[in-house]
Amino acid sequence: MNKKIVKKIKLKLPTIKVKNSGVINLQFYDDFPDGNLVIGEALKSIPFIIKRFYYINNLFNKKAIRGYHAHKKLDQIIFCINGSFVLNLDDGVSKQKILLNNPYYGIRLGSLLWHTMEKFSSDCVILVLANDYYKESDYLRNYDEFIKYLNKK
Ligand code: T46
Repeated sequence: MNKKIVKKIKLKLPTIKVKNSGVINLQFYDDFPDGNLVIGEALKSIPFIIKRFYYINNLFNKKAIRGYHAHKKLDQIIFCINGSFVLNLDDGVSKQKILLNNPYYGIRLGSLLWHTMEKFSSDCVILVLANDYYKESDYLRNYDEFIKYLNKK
């Protein structure tokens, strides 16, 4: 068994400028000769109980753009566990573009945050943890509807 040492690697973390988001750091061991290990724990590094997860792979279409929606209530964390992609966030006032290319941290996709994902590397794998089951009624899939919904709040 290898001695487990948490390496003090300085990660270059994005500074989040939009509401209802943030950086979620994971514990990791990247000095194993046979591979790396990354860990998340509910109610510890992951700020909620995970009721659902999904992953997105086979992102070979260079022109693919996913997302184009916000959630009314759902809280999620999005990870790029392999490869890279660009996450675009918009809280209705501020917008931000984040290049995700590191499996050791994720970005919180809180409620009322319009998001799209694009510029996927062909080896990109996205993992999303969610605090609730899938409900189509929680989606705002039209941008004007999203802004109206925000202004009603
Ligand atoms: C999100 C981003 C980051 C289900 O039936 N169950 C599920 O749990 C999910 C996630 C999706 N679906 C159905 C709904 C659609 O008919 O799968 C189809 C594709 O989903 P969608 O177009 O919403 O996929 P993305 O990649 O645009 O968005 C997904 C999540 O849906 C969304 O919540 O925040 O990833």
